[in-house]
Amino acid sequence: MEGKRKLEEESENVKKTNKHAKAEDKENVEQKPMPDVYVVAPPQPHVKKVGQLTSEQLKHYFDKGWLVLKDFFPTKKLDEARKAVDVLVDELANKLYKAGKISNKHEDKDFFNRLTYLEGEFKGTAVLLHKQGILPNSFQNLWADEKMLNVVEQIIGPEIAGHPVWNLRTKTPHNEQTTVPWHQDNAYLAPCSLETLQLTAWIPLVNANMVNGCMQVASGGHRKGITAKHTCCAGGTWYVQLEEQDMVKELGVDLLKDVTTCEVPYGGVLLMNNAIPHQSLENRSEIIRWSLDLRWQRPDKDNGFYGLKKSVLMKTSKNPNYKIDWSEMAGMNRTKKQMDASGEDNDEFSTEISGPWMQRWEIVHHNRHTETVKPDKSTWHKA
Ligand SMILES: O=C(O)CCC(=O)C(=O)O
Ligand SMILES: [Fe+2]
Repeated sequence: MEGKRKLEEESENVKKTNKHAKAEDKENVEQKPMPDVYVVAPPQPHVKKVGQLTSEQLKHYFDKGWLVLKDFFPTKKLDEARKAVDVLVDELANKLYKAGKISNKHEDKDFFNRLTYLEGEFKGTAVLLHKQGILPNSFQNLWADEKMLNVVEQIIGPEIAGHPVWNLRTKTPHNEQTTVPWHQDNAYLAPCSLETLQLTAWIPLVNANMVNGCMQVASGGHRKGITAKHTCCAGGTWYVQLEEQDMVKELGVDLLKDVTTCEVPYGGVLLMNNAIPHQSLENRSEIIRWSLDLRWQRPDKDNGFYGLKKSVLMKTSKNPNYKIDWSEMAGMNRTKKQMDASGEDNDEFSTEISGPWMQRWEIVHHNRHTETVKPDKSTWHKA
């Protein structure tokens, strides 16, 4: 009896392991090129909805892989996001002060410079704020903005989910930790993300320009529908990096003609896809270049985030009165999940970041961030 039960248990375990291994294989298998995903627009509505793109703008997005829309959001709406950032900074300052990490909370400073002063007191404060996963209402309001979702619908179709990777970029002046080198967003995800168009809205909370570190894109670098070789990790950061020579060789980018600097005024938005190479310039100004990046994709496709977090349904043609359930996105601390999965130090003041992308690419350069990754790949799929 005992023996039989053991056998049954064992066979159950083998079945489970096989199932798990198959799911993992599918997720990690390199994909064949998928150009159509990135260059073909879905069928368009006959009557345009509020805020929707002209056919020229849509063509630009699919041909070039990016599009800047100036004056898209009313500044009132962005001002709400700024206020939420002020609250997040204030909360972090209080936490650091209570823990004895800083001796001055710099309450007299403002949105444009308080975090810089805090960074001066405790190196890595900007990273701590980047790591936290709180999604204030005003960020949700931008993510689910009616005009924005109308544009998203034109690009990915009427079934829309929010992708779990979103960021508040805390780009303080002259900070290597917040200067993101050339990459394709797919490089941060599992190879299966290549199958699905993911639309990013990069929304600056200041006038973003060349001096304070706006984005650059390599126009047309998405057209082959592949993810070029990336390496890990750039300088003293957790970022993967796409070398310029590989951008030329693998993606057919002409560095002189295709590299485009995308200045975006307050109120504007830069739209990208998950295969377009992009980087952010160094912030050589004296103010913080705050921005948000939010993403959408079809809900029925794998989001490529290694099973760590689900996508959240935001709009469906099946129910015009659909209400978004934000609990998955807003309630859970995504960094904690990522840290648990990577075996990273869970200390609330640790300024290291690691993630599954460190397992996908060769680590050619070790630093304090890569040191926190455990070599055991099996841990990634626990969450
Ligand atoms: O804001 C930045 O500096 C980098 C943004 C980025 O890489 C993205 O939005 O995908
Ligand atoms: Fe990116």
